[in-house]
Amino acid sequence: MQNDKNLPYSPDGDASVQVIPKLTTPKMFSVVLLNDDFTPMDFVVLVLKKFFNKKEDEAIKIMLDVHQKGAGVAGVYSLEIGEMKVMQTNQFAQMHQYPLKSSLEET
Ligand code: TYC
Repeated sequence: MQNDKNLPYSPDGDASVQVIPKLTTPKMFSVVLLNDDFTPMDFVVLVLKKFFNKKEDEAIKIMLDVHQKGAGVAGVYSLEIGEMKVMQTNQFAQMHQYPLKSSLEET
């Protein structure tokens, strides 16, 4: 905790280490799945289960939502984890020659 003058140390000669509380909340990012006309529905469900840890019923719900609305959130993560999920998704789709894409959006 900081002292009254908001200094990270005591001005009275106390040499003990002062703990400065971290007050920032981490930014969070949505991994957004985009619809296309070619990627099979089953493949999108597989991606949601494999990379976003969704159960079958939740994966189907998200996939159908993306299919109907054009885009939808697969999951919300820190920047580093979100970036990794986008890379894994896009690379896995490319490997299977499907145009499925995901992108990152700050929440
Ligand atoms: N629209 C695709 C189809 O009809 C299915 C699909 C759903 C594709 C979600 C991408 O993110 C997606 N086969």
